[in-house]
Amino acid sequence: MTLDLYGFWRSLATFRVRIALNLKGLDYREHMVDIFTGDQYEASFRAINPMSAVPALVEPGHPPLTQSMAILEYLEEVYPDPPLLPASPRARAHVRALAMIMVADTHPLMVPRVRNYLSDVLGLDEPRRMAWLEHWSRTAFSALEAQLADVPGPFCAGPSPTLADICLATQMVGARLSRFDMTAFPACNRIVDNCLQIDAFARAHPLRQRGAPAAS
Ligand SMILES: N[C@@H](CCC(=O)N[C@@H](CS)C(=O)NCC(=O)O)C(=O)O
Repeated sequence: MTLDLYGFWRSLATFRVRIALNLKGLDYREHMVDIFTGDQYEASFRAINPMSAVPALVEPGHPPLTQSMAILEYLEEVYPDPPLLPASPRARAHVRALAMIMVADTHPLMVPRVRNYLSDVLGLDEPRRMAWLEHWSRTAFSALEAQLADVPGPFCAGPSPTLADICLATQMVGARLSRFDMTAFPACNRIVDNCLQIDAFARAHPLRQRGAPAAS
């Protein structure tokens, strides 16, 4: 069975789903929805996700799944091998908490609809818009760094990558692509570099997708 993933090369939320699909060895094809030019607002895509955002994952014969974390949790339940959550409830809550710093507290402040609102409605110029993005990025990475500084690694919660690593790595790659100075977060950088050694992470990297500057 081939899954249909609606995404975009630069989308960090889609990057999360690509990593999980790769880790679990699932077959998928990606349909690019250009969220820079407004394809997400086309009626044909709104029928797939009325929120006008990627990713959406479609299994033949079923309605689309949306929201990257809901998709990751679904994949984890249906395809549990390899596991992306630890065994104990307390450890699972910890992994989910780390993930949500990126997914709930940070990423939504940076998506195109928010960036566009900052410039088009609130009139922020490009330096101030970038200052907004970098401020919220640094706030989140500071919180993660404090929690990851002493972990033995190589990943956030032990010897294999979890949902926390997926969410950390994708947000860090986004920060690096935006050329934010991330040197104050050595533990985060170390874990992300360990993740990017894994083929499932490396193949999912934005710059390796169709339409990306380095890939076109
Ligand atoms: N919370 C959602 C966020 C989805 C989202 O906002 N995706 C971005 C790309 S990473 C998007 O499609 N944005 C379109 C827009 O902002 O207009 C998720 O995790 O799936």
